[in-house]
Amino acid sequence: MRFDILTIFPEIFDSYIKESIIKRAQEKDLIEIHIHDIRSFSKDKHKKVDDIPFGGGAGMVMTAQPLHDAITAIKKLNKGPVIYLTPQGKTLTQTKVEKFAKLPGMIFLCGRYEGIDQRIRDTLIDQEISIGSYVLTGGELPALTILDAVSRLIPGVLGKENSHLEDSFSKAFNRKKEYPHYTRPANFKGMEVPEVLRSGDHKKIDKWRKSKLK
Ligand code: 4GS
Repeated sequence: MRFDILTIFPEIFDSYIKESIIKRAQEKDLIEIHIHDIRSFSKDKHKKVDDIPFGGGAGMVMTAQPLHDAITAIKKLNKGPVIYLTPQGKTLTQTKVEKFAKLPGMIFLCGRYEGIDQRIRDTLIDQEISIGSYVLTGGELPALTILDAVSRLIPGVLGKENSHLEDSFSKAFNRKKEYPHYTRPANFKGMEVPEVLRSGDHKKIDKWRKSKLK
């Protein structure tokens, strides 16, 4: 899967994608991540990417030209949908993540300020997605959130121990239900791990875990 991310803050992505599972997924060529600085597409002499809103009002709006040039260039390299992150979009769910994971690629447009010129939304955006009903300062965290949730469903991305989470068979379980987890020590500040988990009786353990699913 190829991810292309358009942002005016490319450095935001560096630490997250250079660590852990996402890093290994790139090394194994299971995912490819390309971060693009929208500013580098600006034809303005000061590389401006925003301007005041027509009709007045607070805040700035991201201008059409750099967004248009960036998106049209990247569309040639990535055949996936162009996704704009906004609280007005359809809310992200695990079902959506599972559908995204089957795509050849995804292009994320991260907005800042009050948002982007409506003409870009009308002509170049395929889908609008929200990670939840609250307002962030930019679309970068939503883009990383989706990248992370989608990547872990691509076969081979999770380690052997977690590979069972990739198949759709475990979907319903995978989606929301979790049982309580404990690791050593068996006694932490007087709090004991439930005896059943240390019994070695796997039938009893399964039954206990099912009874605790939340
Ligand atoms: C979200 C969200 C968001 C909205 C971007 C205000 C800057 C900001 N994007 N899910 N302008 N929630 N975007 O809050 O996706």
